[in-house]
Amino acid sequence: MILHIDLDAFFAAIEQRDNPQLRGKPIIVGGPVPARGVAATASYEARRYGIYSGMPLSKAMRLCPQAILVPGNFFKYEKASDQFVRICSSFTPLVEQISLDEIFLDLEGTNLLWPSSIWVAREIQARVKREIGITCSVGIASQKTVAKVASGVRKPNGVTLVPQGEEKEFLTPLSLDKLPGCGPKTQAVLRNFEIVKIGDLAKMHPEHVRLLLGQHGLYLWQVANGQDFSEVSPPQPAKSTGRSTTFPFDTRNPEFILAMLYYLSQRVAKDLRESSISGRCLTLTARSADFATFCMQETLPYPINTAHEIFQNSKLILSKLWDGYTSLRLIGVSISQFNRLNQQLHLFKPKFLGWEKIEQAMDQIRAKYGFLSIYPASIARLEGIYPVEHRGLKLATPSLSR
Ligand code: DCP
Ligand code: CA
Repeated sequence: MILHIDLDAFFAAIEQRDNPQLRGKPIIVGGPVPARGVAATASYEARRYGIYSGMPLSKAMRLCPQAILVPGNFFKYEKASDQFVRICSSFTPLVEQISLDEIFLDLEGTNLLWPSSIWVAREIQARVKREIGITCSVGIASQKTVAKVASGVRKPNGVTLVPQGEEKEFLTPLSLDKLPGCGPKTQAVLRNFEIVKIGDLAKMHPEHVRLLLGQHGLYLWQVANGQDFSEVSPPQPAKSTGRSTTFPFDTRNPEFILAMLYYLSQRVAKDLRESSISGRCLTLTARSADFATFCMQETLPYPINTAHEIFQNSKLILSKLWDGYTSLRLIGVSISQFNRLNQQLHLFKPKFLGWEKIEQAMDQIRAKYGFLSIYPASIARLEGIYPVEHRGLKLATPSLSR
């Protein structure tokens, strides 16, 4: 069975959790950009007045003048979301997070571990309540879409199970806006043909659906017929780690370019060590002022994860890739072909004067005092060019970042 778990009135629930005066009252959480003036979400007390996510605040306040408007705090929501993922992941590794507050779980292979899917649902609800302090609703079905629709049926704090074989019956009477992927535009097209329920769509001839809505329509038709074969897919681990930057000006100054390459190598190495990995394949990318991109890969005899090694090897590759005259606008370095650390000792790995130890010590200093609290002297020249932040240099100038 597949579970779809959805936190109830997420942002509003967190605000009510942290401020007892807001509990039981209609509250509206402002969007991430208050100036845009829409509601991010509203408590269930406020929804009774017809307020929903994305509604202009002016309209929401007209509908419910006594509503309390609270600013959002994204940092808190991210923390709660991380806790939510951790709770769900303790029941199976087959976890797919689809938004900050929505998760699919596939319970395949866990029937000897847990008494039933309903038990898992109740257990997750209890832990979310205990550990995060808010409620969630769960849908259980043999198909993802059906589970997602089911989680919305008994909100808040509900559990809805759709038995295998009853998927189509469950969907048939529901209106099309309940079908994930069937947005207002699609609904408007179908309404012209008096197709308003999921069951109406299921009954159409697939060729007719395809002519009206294309390939996506055909997918919706299949789902409406209780045939969603998509799988819960946990995120795949990254296959490479890299950093690149566009310079604030085109340049062929070798000291500047090498300083930047060393800086980027520092960032990449830190990321690698944080994930306890090293890698054998180094890719260097350079883009010239006229937007031609050059890329060169080199497989090293042993995996590396120190900035020193990344930089020394990139410098060699750069000397093959770049003539020294062409102005560059971008440089980047990345490492792939990962090894987990301590897996294997490398017979041919030269000792780089203990660089691993030096950089591990730098990691500790940086964790405490900021990335630029310690760095190789050759990087110092970059400080006059880029603004300095706690996390490091602020690389992209606003006009260049998209
Ligand atoms: N959100 C947002 N802007 C939107 C929609 C949502 O900022 N247009 C944010 C606020 C929500 C969170 O995402 O709290 C989750 O969105 P949901 O659609 O799941 O809505 P809720 O969790 O608020 O309510 P429900 O209980 O219906 O799931
Ligand atoms: Ca939600």
